[in-house]
Amino acid sequence: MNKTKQLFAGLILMALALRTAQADYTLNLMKGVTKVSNDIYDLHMLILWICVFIGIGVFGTMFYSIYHHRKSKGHEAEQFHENTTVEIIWTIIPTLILISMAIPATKAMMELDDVQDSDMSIKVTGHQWKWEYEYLDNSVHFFSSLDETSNKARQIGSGIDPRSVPHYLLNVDNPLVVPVNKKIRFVFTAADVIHSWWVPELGWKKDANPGFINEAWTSIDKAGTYRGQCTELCGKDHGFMPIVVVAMEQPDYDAWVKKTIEESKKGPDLSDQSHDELVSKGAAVYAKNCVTCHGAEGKGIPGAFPAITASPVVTGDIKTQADIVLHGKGGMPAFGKMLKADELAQVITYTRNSLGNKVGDEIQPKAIQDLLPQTSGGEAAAAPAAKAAPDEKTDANVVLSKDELVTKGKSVYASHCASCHQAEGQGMPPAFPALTGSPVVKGDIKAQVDLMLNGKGMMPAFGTMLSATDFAAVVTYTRNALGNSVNDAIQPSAIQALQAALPAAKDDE
Ligand code: HEC
Ligand code: HEC
Ligand SMILES: [Cu+2]
Repeated sequence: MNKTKQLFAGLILMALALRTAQADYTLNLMKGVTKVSNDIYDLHMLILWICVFIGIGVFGTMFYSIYHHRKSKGHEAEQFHENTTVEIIWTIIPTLILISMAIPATKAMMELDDVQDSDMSIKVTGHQWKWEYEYLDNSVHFFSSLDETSNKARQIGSGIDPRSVPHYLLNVDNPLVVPVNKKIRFVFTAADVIHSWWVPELGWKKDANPGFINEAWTSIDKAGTYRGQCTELCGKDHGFMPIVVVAMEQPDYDAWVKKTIEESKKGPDLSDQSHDELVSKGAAVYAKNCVTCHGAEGKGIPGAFPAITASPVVTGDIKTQADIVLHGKGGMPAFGKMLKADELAQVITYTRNSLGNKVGDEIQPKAIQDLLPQTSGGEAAAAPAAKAAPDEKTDANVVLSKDELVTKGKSVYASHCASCHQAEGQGMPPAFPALTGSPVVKGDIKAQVDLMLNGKGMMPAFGTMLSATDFAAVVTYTRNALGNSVNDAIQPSAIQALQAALPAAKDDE
């Protein structure tokens, strides 16, 4: 009997040692800062302890029997076959154990997937190699890439000790800022290859696939900074696209939104700059946005990324170069919507007059602005928050032809609708319906206008976001372009009347 006691004492010691190890060396999962992440942790602990309990039971019985009923003591094996009672017991007990694990596991899974009744939505797009965040409720929109200090330190032969860099490779220039205790719905997609968005403290990770939408949600309990990474091997700089989430109390968050919108409204500085100013400022833009692929010296990586030095494009016609930089080509990202007109002018001028090139010409921000899609002053104007200017509203009495409306609607569509319904109107089913062939667009124009004025589900209410003219234009555009040919139109004056009837315009949200 003494021996048995020793055996059990040993097992208990082992379990205690496991607990201590967990505390000292954080072998376990982290608890995270959301209800879901805590539920996942609790589920994990429950299952772990069930496994430990079963393990002790099975191995305990086994070792006890081997030791006490050993042959040297004179024991002989029983010789029975097929015992129905035993078989029923060893079927029922594991079944009950499995059910007791399946119930809490299913609950946690359902909670994880329940994106309903969210307070706000953020669209996350993975790019090689940065993240793009669009706040669907308030028009905040920005890119988030590896912070400059980490980026410098990571270059081969930088001479900077990574251990001296705070949050090396886990820091970004523009973190994702969110309010605490709000249900935030995320929709994920990618612009090039598959990426995956992971912040351990939130308890989940989600793939961002080109052409697809994945959903997830979070509600963060504690203000703080939470760091994560892309977790899908997405090419050369996969290890250099971290994620930083800053959770703030609601008033701080509101202040941040206000400040961010104000800054983006300022738009690019379109004043002319001297040749030298363009070149010197361009160096910084190049270092931040182009070095990853084209190299610090402009040598590129032969076979994958062309050299800038002596490139026929860079030494050739400036318009052709601007076209490639603004709109992208193959593996070259379109910087038109990532950088402001002044930054684009600077970096283009820089590449032509540095990195071993001496073309001697320059391009001014104004010229770049003209090449960008209308109304879109970089990120600034893509912001639906640029609300209907009052003076524009008075224009609502002008009667426009269908063609005029369609032409105007095209740019409104590009800046306000394409991010969800896509440039060609193909949408991203099932989250964002296609407008091409949509029954709503082909149906009664009143119903379409109503849906767009008031929104529906994830579709924002555009009633107060667009001027009557822009609104009429984009409605007419969707019905007569993007593969639709309903052949009708609605006039700004009609929209204005409907807008006037809307409940008092919601303020700055
Ligand atoms: C993600 C990698 C990547 C980044 C970042 C990048 N490029 Fe490129 N770039 C490419 C690739 C790939 C091509 C070749 C495109 C093709 O011809 O198919 C290219 C081509 C070019 C060309 C044409 C060169 C030639 O000889 O064909 C220019 C000019 C250029 N890039 C400028 C820039 C500038 C300026 C930046 C920063 C604002 C930048 N690139 C950032 C990948 C990149
Ligand atoms: C934030 C993403 C988003 C933006 C931006 C957006 N939409 Fe939508 N839109 C949606 C979603 C989601 C639906 C589906 C709503 C539902 O039925 O629940 C939708 C539905 C529609 C429909 C009905 C289509 C159908 O077949 O059900 C039309 C028409 C439409 N949107 C037009 C527009 C126009 C025009 C714009 C730009 C002024 C725009 N949308 C901007 C997300 C968006
Ligand atoms: Cu990635």
